[in-house]
Amino acid sequence: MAVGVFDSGLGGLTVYEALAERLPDVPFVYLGDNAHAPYGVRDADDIYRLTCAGVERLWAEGCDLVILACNTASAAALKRMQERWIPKDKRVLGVFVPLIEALTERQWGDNSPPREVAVKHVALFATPATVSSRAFQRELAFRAIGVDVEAQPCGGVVDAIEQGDEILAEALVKSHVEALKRRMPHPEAAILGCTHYPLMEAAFQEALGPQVKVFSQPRLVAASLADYLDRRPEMRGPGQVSRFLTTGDPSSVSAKATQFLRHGIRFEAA
Ligand code: DGN
Repeated sequence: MAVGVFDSGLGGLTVYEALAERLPDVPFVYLGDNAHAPYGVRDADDIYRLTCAGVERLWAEGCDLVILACNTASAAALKRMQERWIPKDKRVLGVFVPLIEALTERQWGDNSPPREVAVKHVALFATPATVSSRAFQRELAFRAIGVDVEAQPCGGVVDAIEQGDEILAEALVKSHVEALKRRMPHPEAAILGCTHYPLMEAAFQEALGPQVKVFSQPRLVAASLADYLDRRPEMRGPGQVSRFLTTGDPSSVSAKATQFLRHGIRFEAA
């Protein structure tokens, strides 16, 4: 069985890369909804509808387990999908829980009472849709974790990265960090809650200062999936090559993918 990886576009390749590195014997099917990207400025109903369509497409590829690599989709659609849409024989996992586990040093499925967390003031950087969903705060509250979260919608950063305009992306990161620091002057930790932001991790770290611990998703999601699959060996398939599907134009999407991955990949039409 292959594991499905869904994203609104190409940003999820940052997550895919960490997954493939950590789990070289697991085949993945990546689906980028490039025809409808970006999701970050869409409303929640729209994101829900598009995410369900993407997940169904991956189920049709035989991926009974799908990771929503996209923060915006995880934030706006996952809870609603899990409540009333996902059949019992399928699993859809998001990208927030691994971050919360890292923040609180708890493991998936650990039902022990919440421990004291080392950090009390957390800065969250994400797309406008993720920030307005308040999904991250909801997950913390659900686990009774008392952390003060200040969220900054980072308008423009995804577009600047996609256009390859590193100078603009760096300037935007700096101004978003400054805006957040006016509301929370001394965060102890920062979460980069968007698939694209690991590419700007150095800029976030520099603007935040060395005393702030920056949590970047890809490695944490990969570690969490490895742990999950260890406890479900039946979900590990024989080693095969991964495949890459897009709802957009395969040749232009393949060309653009080099911005996100060190090696070239070829997308097929979904
Ligand atoms: N993949 C999206 C996310 O992680 O929030 C970023 C791109 C987008 O659709 N705005």
